[in-house]
Amino acid sequence: MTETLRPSVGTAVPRKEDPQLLTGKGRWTGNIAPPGTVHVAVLRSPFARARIESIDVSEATRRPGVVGVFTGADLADEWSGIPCAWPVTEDIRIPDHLPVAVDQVRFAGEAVAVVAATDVSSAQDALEYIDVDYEPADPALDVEDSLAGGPPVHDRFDSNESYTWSLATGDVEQAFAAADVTVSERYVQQRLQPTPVEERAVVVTPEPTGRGFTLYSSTQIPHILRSVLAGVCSVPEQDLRVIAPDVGGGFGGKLNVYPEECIGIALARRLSVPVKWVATRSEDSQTMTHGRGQVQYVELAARADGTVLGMRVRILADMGAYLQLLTPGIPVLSAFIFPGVYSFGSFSIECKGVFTNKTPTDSYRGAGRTEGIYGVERAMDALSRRLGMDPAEVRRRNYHPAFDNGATTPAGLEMDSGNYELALDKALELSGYEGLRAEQRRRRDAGDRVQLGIGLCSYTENGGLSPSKMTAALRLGAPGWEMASVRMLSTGAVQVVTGTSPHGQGHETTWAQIVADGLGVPMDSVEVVHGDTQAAPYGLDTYGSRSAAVGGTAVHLACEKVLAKARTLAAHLLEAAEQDLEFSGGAFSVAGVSGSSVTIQEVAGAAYLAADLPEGMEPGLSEEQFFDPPNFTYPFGTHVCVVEVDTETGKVTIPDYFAVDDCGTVINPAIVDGQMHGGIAQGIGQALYEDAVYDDDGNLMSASLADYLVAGAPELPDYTLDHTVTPSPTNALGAKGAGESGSIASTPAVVNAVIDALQPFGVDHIDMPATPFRVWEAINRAGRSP
Ligand code: MCN
Repeated sequence: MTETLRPSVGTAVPRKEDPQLLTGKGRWTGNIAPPGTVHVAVLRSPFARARIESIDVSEATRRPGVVGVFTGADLADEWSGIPCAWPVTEDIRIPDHLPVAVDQVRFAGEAVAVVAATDVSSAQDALEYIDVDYEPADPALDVEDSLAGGPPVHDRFDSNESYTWSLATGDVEQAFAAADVTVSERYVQQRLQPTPVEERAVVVTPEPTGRGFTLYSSTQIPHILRSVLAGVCSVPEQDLRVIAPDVGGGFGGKLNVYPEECIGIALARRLSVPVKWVATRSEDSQTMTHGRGQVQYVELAARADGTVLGMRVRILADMGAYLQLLTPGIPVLSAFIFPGVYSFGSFSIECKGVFTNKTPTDSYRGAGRTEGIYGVERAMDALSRRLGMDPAEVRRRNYHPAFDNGATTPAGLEMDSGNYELALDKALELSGYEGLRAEQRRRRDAGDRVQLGIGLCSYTENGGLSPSKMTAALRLGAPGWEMASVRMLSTGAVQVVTGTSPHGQGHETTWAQIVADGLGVPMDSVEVVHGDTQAAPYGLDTYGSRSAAVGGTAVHLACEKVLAKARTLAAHLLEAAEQDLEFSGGAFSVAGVSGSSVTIQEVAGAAYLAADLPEGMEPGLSEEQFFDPPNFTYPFGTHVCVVEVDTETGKVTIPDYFAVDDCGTVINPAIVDGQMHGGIAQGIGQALYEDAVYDDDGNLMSASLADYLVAGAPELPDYTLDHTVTPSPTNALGAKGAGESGSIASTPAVVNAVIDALQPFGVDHIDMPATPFRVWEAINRAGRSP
């Protein structure tokens, strides 16, 4: 490392991406319109469960501007089914999932036919003229009823169970038999609609040569998308180029392969013209995979002194109508993280994936980990109430002791590093915990209408997805490495090609910081190229808070290779021995010899232009690096949420929110804080506002932003953030993930705070979202006067 780069990693450098985005110069898929583009509109099922008796497109075909109308049957030879990449058990039931339904629809919003027209309005207008004869039937909507014998979502299966996955360590029955106290809770993780600013959009252009396609998509996963689409649509992989231009957020909802991407390729192939589809907000709400959707039964066994002896969990997970890319794996992620930051002797968990006639579920920021941490952190609060012990104290008594190179969780995971008590102490101090409790007592004693609640959450998560050996062990059909290539051009400029695919996370900035440090060059001379499978033929994209720990490390290691070659060349240019060279401030110099130095830019120039390279050295200064980490990274921390609850109206406000997080070595503190802000906002959204609501017929009632309440600035507090730094031993940067921590920690912290505020009323449970009505109802149901 050089001195000049030290200031870069660890400093809050302004984001390189922002000038372009803030001045309206972003390149969005929705703005891409090659000449001759036809626009696609999709006819969607109004029923959650129905047989398609017939479809008549003749009138629609005659509408002005219409280029073609296609049913699922018309397009049947264009594709095979959209695959599920995570078959978590050997006997999992995976239904066929065609991009356009043929004879049966299984959720309201499923594609039934498509129109291609010269403009968007004509395409949408023609949808009205497609005549579909449906035979509707009762849908399976509630996950528990569906499992218990609800209407079959897929006729070919004899029940709505997709799989049962289980894990057990230690003797759980014995732990419960030996316990002084037990808690037994039921929590519901409501469904959430991902709400990125930019809706999904797809443009597919056939290559003028007649060979292959370029597909632009507002996706998180251009590389995975290319591989999967090549298979689904039978396009040779090398003939499909996928580009993710600027992407306005994804939050897990764009970590998938969607019917409209298949439709785009099919119609571009049929019509030999560019094809474009842009979702409306309601279409996105109905068809972008939903998050969460779990019913959790959580039991804890503990001694009277608060020591947890064991945990028993059962999860019913709502898969929706089909298994998308990762759907069955999300509850498995919950299962592994369920014991949280605690060390106890026995643990058992059973997850059942259950089909319902609803939008498929899949990843959503914090996927699986939010659900698991919510379960354990709510249960720890229930235990502290049971014991009459402060929730901070119950947590403290059960943490794993500090570790810097490995600790095994009750679920059998090997974690990298952690110091939970340090984070708790810092969070308690930051929040003025004792003072908050004193104010709480004062309000309780005075019988104030507005009561104060204090909610804690100590969390960890397996971020940095993932080592390939783990993905293989978990039956995930993708490895976990990442690649980067770092090229110094002859001018001394640096081009980084990364396999990660940022969609708001700021990799152009943080990767440039890593390069500035690694090569001793100015950040401005670094260009980061991403999101184009032509530029980076291999990559595994961005999700699971993996990019810094895996992709950033690949960039760092590639820089080391470049520097090693540059050193050899510099020694040659300076006619010195390599071991006598020092590298500092972006220049090589001979130790102890003043005036003999060469900058790395001059070395780069020589690498391409010099006639006399060292014997056997190839020209150029460009290196590629794959990095497959030995483990996940385990960020951790403690959040303290303060709520005020108006006990007459049930309205909850958050005057203060304190968070102490540890993501190992921080590359860019401003970006990490931004990630925390966004993540906490999403977690607060789940706790208090967001809910994908279906009516009894299976219609999504919250498909517009008038009905689906996303927290905005007025609902959110000023966050007080702090950090501890426990580097990860799994990668050379020491970095852990930061992208999901906020959404993992905040949801239980907020709900614990609301319940804490209502202790004078005897309220022990509120389902999410804790709306004013639900809070008011809980107070009245509990029926106790303060
Ligand atoms: N970072 C850092 N130091 C660390 C860790 C991270 O400076 N120790 C920086 C990284 O360099 C990167 C950012 O923080 O610029 C996030 O890094 P990381 O935690 O590796 O997460 P990813 O980049 O892999 O992003 C994925 C994560 C996920 S899973 C979701 S969902 C999510 C999120 O990031 N969706 C987002 N953050 C989002 N932010 C925006 N604006 N939009 C989304 O859709």
